[in-house]
Amino acid sequence: MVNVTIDGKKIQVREGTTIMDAAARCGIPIPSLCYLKDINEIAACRVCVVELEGKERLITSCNNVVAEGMVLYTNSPKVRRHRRKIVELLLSQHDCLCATCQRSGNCSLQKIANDLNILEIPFHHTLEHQPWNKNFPLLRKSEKCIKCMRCVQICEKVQGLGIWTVEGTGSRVTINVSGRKTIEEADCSLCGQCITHCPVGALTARDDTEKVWEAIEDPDKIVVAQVAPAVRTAWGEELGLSPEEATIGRIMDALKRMGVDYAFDTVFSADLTIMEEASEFLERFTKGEFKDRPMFTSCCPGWIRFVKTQFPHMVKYLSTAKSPQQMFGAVMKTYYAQKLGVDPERIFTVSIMPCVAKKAEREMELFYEEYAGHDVDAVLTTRELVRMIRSAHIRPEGLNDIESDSPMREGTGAGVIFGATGGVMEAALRTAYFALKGKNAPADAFRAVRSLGFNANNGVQEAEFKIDDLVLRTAAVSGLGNTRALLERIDRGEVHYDFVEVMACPGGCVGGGGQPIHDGKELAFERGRQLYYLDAGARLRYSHENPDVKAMYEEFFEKPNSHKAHLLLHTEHRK
Ligand code: HC1
Ligand code: SF4
Repeated sequence: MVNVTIDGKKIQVREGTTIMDAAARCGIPIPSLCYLKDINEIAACRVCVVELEGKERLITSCNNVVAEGMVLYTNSPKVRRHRRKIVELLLSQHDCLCATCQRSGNCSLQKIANDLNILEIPFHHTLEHQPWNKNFPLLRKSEKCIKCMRCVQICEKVQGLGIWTVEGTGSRVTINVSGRKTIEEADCSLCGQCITHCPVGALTARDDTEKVWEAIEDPDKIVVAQVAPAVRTAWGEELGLSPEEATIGRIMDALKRMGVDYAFDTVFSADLTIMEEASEFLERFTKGEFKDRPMFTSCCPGWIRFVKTQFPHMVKYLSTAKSPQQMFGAVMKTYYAQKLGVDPERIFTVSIMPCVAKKAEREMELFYEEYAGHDVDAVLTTRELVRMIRSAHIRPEGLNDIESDSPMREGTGAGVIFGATGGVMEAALRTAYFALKGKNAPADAFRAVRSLGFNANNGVQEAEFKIDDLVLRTAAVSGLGNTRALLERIDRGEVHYDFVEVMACPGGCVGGGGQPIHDGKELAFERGRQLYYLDAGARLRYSHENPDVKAMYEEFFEKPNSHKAHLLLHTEHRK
């Protein structure tokens, strides 16, 4: 142990503890803009400086460890003057257009500038301008970038892609797409992790809310919305609602109040996906179609983009099932359009997703009879949903819990857990077991696929299940760096699975790139627990017991993997 004094408080901490962590132990927060535990500990911003008694120079607290007898001051006049100058210099290279910034009110630079009472910037303003395609789902405003390196590090270290790089030297240091590529040319998965880890508004997702407001305003359009499983875990965070208050029913009410004509829960089509994917899996598995190669889930577009560029030879092992988002869009424009007795062209489908990659996934075309268009017309992130609620001046606490519309109302606990890593696999196994045995296993029989935490087992949760003489080997992985390592092991023949679930974002969609941002906090697993809690209390917990899904098969698709189901609910993934 080491004895140190911080702002007059004596404390004993373990050797190797950083000054920042030691201060936090005695309840003294040290501000920082670039620090991310275990990911970015490089003191790039220098905001976290502290004074060490007896030393002339200030030292950074995030990457210096305590030593015996240190006497430290985290907020001395010298520290304050220095910190203020650093922030003023950062502001001189930042556009400071807070009123029109997506991150206003949730920006670490804005907060620290306010905390330090900076009311003027004494330095000459110099802004960097890099051109950017504003139609791309991921936007970068170089005028706001503070070169903290978080995007570079998260993409490299956690997602294993290295889309971003540092260019230039001295005052011309900048962040850019690596390999001198444009972002469209780069192999970006669109997971959006760089967005949720950016402390300012330099990285954002394209805003599509105006497109949705226009559709709502258009009297010829029938606006039909769906809300993804993971959105219910997080939308209330920015609106001051507790997890108990932030229900899916209140989102339904908010959508209706904004003028959406019909609103549904994507959990319904998650159940539909399971019907298709589980029967596809059983067919492949019992036929032994791909010896020694698993079937991979296909509902995460971040993963699909990743496998296509990084492991193109694996693309053929993807399930052909479309994601729940796309399936719902397809049935809204066919089955539901028929129910309403309207032309599918009049239906405008919008999905609320925790995801940025879904904005690109929607570009997938829908082919059916003479109608060809898109399953989904607009994708909004959870953050955009919150912005719409705010701009409609809806008081969140005044929202009521209302049911989604029918006849695609029901959703099971199996569909709810799609939003957490391992959830798709668990849901599929519940239904595959029923298909094999003609009876249900206990709903929690496959809980071994649930992750024990992002760093547990390198993010890979393996499990093996014996059903009569069949042995089913499964793995669920989240985070693309973990995925790369797993695919390499599969390629080398070191591990063998029959079924693998991949989610690009750490922890699954609950940790998606479109979710509310809490600087420096990772909330994916906490939100995931909420989904498992909802599943445990659900009236129905098996996708094959969803009465509305069953009715849809009877009336429309006939059975899973039928010809019609193939036309509308499946797709061919090409390299
Ligand atoms: Fe997901 Fe999915 S779970 S991919 O994370 O399969 O985005 O929530 O909607 O489509 O259901 C996202 C979440 C979501 C789909 C479902
Ligand atoms: Fe989108 Fe979910 Fe995949 Fe992340 S894990 S890219 S949020 S679908």
